[in-house]
Parts: sequence; C-alpha cells; structure tokens
Amino acid sequence: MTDCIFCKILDGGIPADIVYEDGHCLAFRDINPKAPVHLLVIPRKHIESLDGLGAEDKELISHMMLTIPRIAKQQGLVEGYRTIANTGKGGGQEVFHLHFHILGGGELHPM
Ligand code: IU
Repeated sequence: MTDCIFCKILDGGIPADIVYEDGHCLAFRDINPKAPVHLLVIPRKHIESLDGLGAEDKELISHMMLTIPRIAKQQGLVEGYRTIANTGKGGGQEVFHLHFHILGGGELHPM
C-alpha cells in the first residue's frame, strides 16, 4: 500500500477534480489554488521529482510536455499560463510524486 497521496488519486482511492487523463498522465485541480485556474499534471508512474527521471522516461516526459499546452487550452487558458515543477525540499516540493503546476486565468506577476 503506497503512502503517496497522488498515487492514491491515480488509484481512485482519494477523490480529485480530474480534468484530463490518458494512458500516461492525469490532470486535476489543485486543492489549494494559487490562481483562478490551478491544475496539477502527474504521471501515472510514480517518480519522486524531476530528479527521479531516467533515460527510460524520455517518452513519458516528452508526452507530458506536449500534453500540458493541450490541457491549458482545454481549460480556457488562451492568454497564457505558467508551468512550475518544484523539485526537492529546497525547491519547495511538498508532494514527492512528480507534478507540473499549471497556473493561469488571471494576471501573473513576472518572475
Ligand atoms: P508542491 O509543488 O509539492 O509544493 O505542490 C503540491 C501541491 O499539491 C500543492 O499546491 C497542494 O495544494 C496540492 N495538493 C492537492 O492538490 N491535493 C492534495 O491532496 C495535496 C496537495 I496533500
């Protein structure tokens, strides 16, 4: 039994507001949104963070990068959006299952 909360969302053990899914990844609304639209895109495969990616994940990560813009457009983020992947404790990562934040739907401050 996994302790990973995002694996539990993938298994259906914990409910989430899912907006997109396919064979490789799932996107759902962040429970504590930091923007009018705040989604998380996660791989079905449990990988802790960007640091956990291996050469065997090339296809998966490339699929996720190509899918993020499609999800953003589906969610109406036609003016643009921000994509963030926090990596490790020093990077502000709190959930150790790789995820990309998609934030948009309002004015975001330049970084
Ligand atoms: P971080 O990149 O690991 O810091 O972000 C984790 C995000 O997961 C954070 O924005 C939380 O609000 C979000 N989240 C969630 O959507 N549902 C949950 O059950 C849990 C965290 I725990």
